[in-house]
Amino acid sequence: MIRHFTACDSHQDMLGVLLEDGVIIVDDAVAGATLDRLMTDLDEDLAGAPVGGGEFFGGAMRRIHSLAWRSTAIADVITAPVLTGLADGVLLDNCRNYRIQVLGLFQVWQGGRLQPLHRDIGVYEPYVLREPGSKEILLSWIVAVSDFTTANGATRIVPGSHTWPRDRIAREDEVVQAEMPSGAAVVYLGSVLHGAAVNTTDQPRSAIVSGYAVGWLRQEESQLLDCPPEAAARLPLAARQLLGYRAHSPILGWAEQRDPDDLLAEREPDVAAEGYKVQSLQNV
Ligand SMILES: O=C(O)CCC(=O)C(=O)O
Repeated sequence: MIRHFTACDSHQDMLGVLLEDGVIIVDDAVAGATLDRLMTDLDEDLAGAPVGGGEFFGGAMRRIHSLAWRSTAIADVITAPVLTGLADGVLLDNCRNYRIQVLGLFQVWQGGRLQPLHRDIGVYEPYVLREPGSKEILLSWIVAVSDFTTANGATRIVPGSHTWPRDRIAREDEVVQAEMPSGAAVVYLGSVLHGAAVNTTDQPRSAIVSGYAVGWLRQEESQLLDCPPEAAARLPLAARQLLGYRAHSPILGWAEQRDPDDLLAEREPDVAAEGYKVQSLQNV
């Protein structure tokens, strides 16, 4: 079972269950109007993307990435207070700031296969081997754009699997599907087993698949290429910092001896117009 919350529920309660079960659902994480704006902006590119995705993606997945380059509406998703609040609670004792790990629009279409259950931290193996009980490096989330149902391919999740030894295989009776309404988010630790399910309906299941990684770790997807400076300049400060236009601690990831966001502010007039203070790290 996955416990459901609303964004108004106690932050401490949500965080407690997230750390214990490894997963929660927040039923009202993102406003419907934001998702409508996003889907209008993505519509054409999404329609042109192939349905497929190979073995790992189950063979009936249509995906597009570079969402922040394609639509400014994504800013309201990645900075949703309930998502960043949970990330603060899970990640900030292991970093000074965190960044978007991966950011894609995933549609599951009829006729595919189950995606293998996997852990998002798997992309760092064998170099980072997180053992049960060690500090978290990733907090993943999937925002439902369409309703998520068992029939249309709601993500399969294994609550509690963050406490398992890495090689333990999930039994089918330990897997649950993240049924949730449009606008909800399933939020799970990077060490929780999960995977896309099969859609048996004739309508696609759409979702924003993303998450945050501690700021000292390489992002799975190169967000600075997915959303280059001229596109990042259109976004609010908090969103572009989450994409990676920000140094960590304080010089990791700098550019021109500066915090990347300061440099962006100087080079892109729109950002400078926001009045964001340019500070040099030269003397740090
Ligand atoms: O779309 C989903 O339900 C899950 C996708 C996923 O976990 C992945 O592709 O890594």
